[in-house]
Amino acid sequence: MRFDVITLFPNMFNIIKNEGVIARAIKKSQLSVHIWQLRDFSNNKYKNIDDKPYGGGGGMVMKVKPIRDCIHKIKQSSPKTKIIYLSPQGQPLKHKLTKELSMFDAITLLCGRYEGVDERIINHDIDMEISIGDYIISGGELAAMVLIDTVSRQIPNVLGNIDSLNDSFTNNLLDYPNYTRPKIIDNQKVPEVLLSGHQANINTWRIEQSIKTTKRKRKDLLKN
Ligand code: 4HQ
Repeated sequence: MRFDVITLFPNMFNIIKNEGVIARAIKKSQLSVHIWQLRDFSNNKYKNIDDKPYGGGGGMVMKVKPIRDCIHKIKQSSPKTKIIYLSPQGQPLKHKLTKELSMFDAITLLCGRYEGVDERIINHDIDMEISIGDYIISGGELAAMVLIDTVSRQIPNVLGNIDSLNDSFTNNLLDYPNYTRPKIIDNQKVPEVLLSGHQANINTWRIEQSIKTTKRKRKDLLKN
């Protein structure tokens, strides 16, 4: 799978390119991440890519032309790429959507700064608008990295351990509790069933715990 990212802060993406599951997938050529500096597509000598909003008000708005030119350039090497804009106005990013996105061969992520992009970009250049949650972050970059991470996990073989694909949410439930050695610490014991060696009982216990935890902490998830 190929990701292209349009950003004013290319260095922020060193985090995912250099460390962890995503970095490993890039090295194994299961994944490629291409970063584009939007300023390189500015049409003036000051490298401006933003301007004052019509109608007044604070902040700046990202201009149409540099973004459009950058998308045009990306489509020369990735013609079928889906263009996604990260914003609080977007469709909420949920497990189900991450699975759907992992089916695409190529995704381009547009990261907004300031007050965001000119609405004509959203109306004419974007295939999807996605939100990572109901709060405001300072730019689309962290949202793009969250999306790249969670979508990449859904690509077969990107995760070393296939069990991790069975993490919570695959069945709309939260995770069951985990324990490791020692058996007792400060008088706190590991639940007996986990030491029993009886795998069927362990599986049943884990499902019960998942349901219990979900009811207690996230009742809203059970409605789905
Ligand atoms: N922003 N989910 C405003 C977000 C956001 C979110 C990104 C802040 C875009 C212009 N993005 N900029 N929540 O808060 O994706």
